[in-house]
Amino acid sequence: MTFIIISQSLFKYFYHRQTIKLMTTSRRKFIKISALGLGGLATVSTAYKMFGGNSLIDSVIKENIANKFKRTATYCEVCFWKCAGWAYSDDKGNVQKIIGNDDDPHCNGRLCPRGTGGVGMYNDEDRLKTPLIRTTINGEQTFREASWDEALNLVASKFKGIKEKYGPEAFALLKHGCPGWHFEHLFRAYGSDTNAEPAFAQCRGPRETAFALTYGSWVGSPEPTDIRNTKCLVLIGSHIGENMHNSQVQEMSDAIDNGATIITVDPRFSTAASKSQHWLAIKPATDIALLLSWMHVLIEENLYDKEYVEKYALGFDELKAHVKQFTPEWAYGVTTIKPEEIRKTARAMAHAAPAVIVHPGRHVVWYGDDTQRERAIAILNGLLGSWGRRGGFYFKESISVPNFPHPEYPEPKWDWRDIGENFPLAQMGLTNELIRCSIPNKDNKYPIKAWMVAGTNLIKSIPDTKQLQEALEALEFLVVIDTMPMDITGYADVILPECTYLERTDIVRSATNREPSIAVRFAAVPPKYESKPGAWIAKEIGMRLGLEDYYNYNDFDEVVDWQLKEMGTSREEMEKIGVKKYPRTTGSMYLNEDETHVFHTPSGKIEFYSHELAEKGFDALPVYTPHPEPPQGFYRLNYGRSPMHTFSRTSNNPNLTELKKENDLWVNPKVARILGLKKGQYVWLKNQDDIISTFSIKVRVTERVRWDSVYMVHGFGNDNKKLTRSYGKGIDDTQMISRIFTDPIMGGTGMRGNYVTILTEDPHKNEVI
Ligand SMILES: Nc1nc2c(c(=O)[nH]1)N[C@H]1C(S)=C(S)[C@@H](COP(=O)(O)OP(=O)(O)OC[C@H]3O[C@@H](n4cnc5c(=O)[nH]c(N)nc54)[C@H](O)[C@@H]3O)O[C@H]1N2
Ligand SMILES: Nc1nc2c(c(=O)[nH]1)N[C@H]1C(S)=C(S)[C@@H](COP(=O)(O)OP(=O)(O)OC[C@H]3O[C@@H](n4cnc5c(=O)[nH]c(N)nc54)[C@H](O)[C@@H]3O)O[C@H]1N2
Ligand code: SF4
Ligand SMILES: [Mo]
Repeated sequence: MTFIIISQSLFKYFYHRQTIKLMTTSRRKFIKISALGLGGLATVSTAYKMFGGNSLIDSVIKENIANKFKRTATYCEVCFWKCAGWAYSDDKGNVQKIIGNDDDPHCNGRLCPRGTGGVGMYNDEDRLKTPLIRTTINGEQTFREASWDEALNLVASKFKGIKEKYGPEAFALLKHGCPGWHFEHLFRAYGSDTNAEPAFAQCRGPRETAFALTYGSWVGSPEPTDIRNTKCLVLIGSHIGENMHNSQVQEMSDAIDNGATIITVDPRFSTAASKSQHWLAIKPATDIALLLSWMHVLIEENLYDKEYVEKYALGFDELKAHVKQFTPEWAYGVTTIKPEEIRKTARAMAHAAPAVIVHPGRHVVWYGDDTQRERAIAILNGLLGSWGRRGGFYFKESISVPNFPHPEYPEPKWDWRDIGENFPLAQMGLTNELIRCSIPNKDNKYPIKAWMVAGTNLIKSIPDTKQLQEALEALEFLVVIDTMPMDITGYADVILPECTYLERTDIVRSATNREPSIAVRFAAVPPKYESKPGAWIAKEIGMRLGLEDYYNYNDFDEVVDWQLKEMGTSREEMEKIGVKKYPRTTGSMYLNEDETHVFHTPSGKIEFYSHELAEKGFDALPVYTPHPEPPQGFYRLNYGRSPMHTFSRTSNNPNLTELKKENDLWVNPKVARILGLKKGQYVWLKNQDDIISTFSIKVRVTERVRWDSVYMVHGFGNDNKKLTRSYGKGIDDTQMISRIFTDPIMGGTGMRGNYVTILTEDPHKNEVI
């Protein structure tokens, strides 16, 4: 096989300060790809209505730019809401603007600030530009540039080697977002179904398990919350407005305008709390007590939906007996929320019912009893009769996209289900269990030897960095597919640069919603540098592994064309419309009260009392258990989202760093006084396990955070100088989350039980690098 060497230039590397001790004896050293200068601009404030302008301005822009530029249908990859839009590019092949597609139910024609800033992903000059291969020169590990052919041949030879030596199951895929789809197909064809993504055990897992147990249905994404028709929205933590999931924020904004009652339960005065009639400033980790007490009030005061409960629910009597003891007076002692406030809010919900939503939340891995908290939320909705009701939860529907014909996948000897066997109700692969199985141990039945990481920055997404690093050190091979030189790339043997979503034709988006729809993503511009689409990379590896039968096409455009045709449309039509809606086929969005509805649970009913949980040795009804509290001098580390950023993936984005370049540490004025902290001062953090933050963070003194907690947004504190705008900006919350509370039911990693002290002196000042 001939190959062209594009360039042989070497990159300087640095060691990760936190990992220096761990890594000195290891085979795989963390390599920082390069060092350059710093940059960054001022911040702007946050607000509710930050979407791509109002519709009048939008239509003017659309008309003006439509005449000048080429318009390509796409959907956003800046977060996983996947809003459909139009990319406008000029004749030089530059993307000038991205605008929402009016027909898309995910965005209603308006992108959030991050989606508008998606152009920055494409324009970021710090992007990965060529394949890179780890090499050792004069005893030092570094990366060298390689041709695609060389890099792909190397990756393919590792796939073959692992299969021969250990079986294909020992090669695992860690993924998130669209690239995951292409590589999952490759792995399944190769014989491995060993995979996981942080969107389950670090995100939505507990709610999916809890709602499946109660209603026989996942909540899924987008959440089937009928917010635009609701009369009362109850947010348990979920900070919509900072969490910028597009149509959900728009609907909440409309609900506020329509006079809906908003009840926000959050220890922090969130943006949502500022829009609420009732802000319940709960003591952290006590939500289950509040939820049980609300149920107590609804039942004791006869405010629950009797007809609905009688018709659809199972286990009401057990529930009634269970919550009898959980009076508001009892809950006050636990949650610090006054009994009158608990009664008043319970009555407000009942008054609005069934047009009421107790929102299931999304990032719900908090304290380890999260499935039970989510069960309490699910049951509370059941008492209010909101599931399947207008203004509550609608019955979602999607349309399936046919798979391009290929042979059956081979049957692996073991897969992600076996790896998660200690957690009987895990519904997807568990990243943390997969990581554990990658650390050599004679009792490990499922030894994993190699990883492909595609579209997930594990170093920032997975808590308990120590276990992750042990696994990374032990791996025989690691290939990372990313668009940016993010933290995880520093551990790779081979780095493959994927082009951004604007530069590739990708899978057809089909998501659950009020009505089924599909959206397409066509390449708006050719890939910059040497980057390539994930679909192309996967196929190239597949072909080198002799998996031609699974890649019976020339390029992915052919697959999409075939799928569109099968779905009664065409490329020509989709280029014009971007989004196509299909009629519902499963009946009404809401319960038909004249018919009996059968839920997909074992009993066919809404299961307040869960026999399945009881059989597996768990509490059949949710129970409140007290959680540890911060010791003297420590503050609970609370974290959330910046409206301008998505995790770490946007932290170097040129457009978005202009809006917000670093995170800050919210500190209560009382704490600031005690510690003598001033607004704008930079501080470091040390957690309960003596882990010290690599970087410092700017203090924001505010009443909006409790005196026993500090708060920051996730995704900052990048430790790679190659990320020129984000290097060293702010603190990475994950670095401080060394202790996790694992949910015994589904394996989620509770992350909110970590405590920090605030250091005002630079703890690194005497360190020699
Ligand atoms: N802008 C932006 N939006 C995003 C994302 C992003 O990266 N950027 N990511 C998306 C993704 S994948 C997800 S999963 C969602 C996550 O967004 P959400 O599901 O909204 O996340 P939460 O963790 O529920 O919300 C954080 C809030 O929980 C509060 N909180 C902390 N401890 C407690 C407690 O003990 N009890 C209660 N009641 N509240 C508490 C915090 O103060 C904070 O306000 O956001 C999505 N939207
Ligand atoms: N400490 C802490 N940990 C958390 C959370 C938290 O709030 N705090 N949130 C949790 C939640 S809710 C979630 S959903 C997860 C999210 O976890 P991740 O999905 O790992 O989130 P990101 O940090 O955005 O990492 C995405 C990676 O994909 C890369 N990428 C972006 N676009 C593309 C592309 O088109 N192709 C390829 N190949 N790569 C691409 C980015 O450069 C980045 O390296 O994190 C979880 N972990
Ligand atoms: S919510 Fe914003 S970032 Fe997420 S897909 Fe939509 S426009 Fe993109
Ligand atoms: Mo998430």
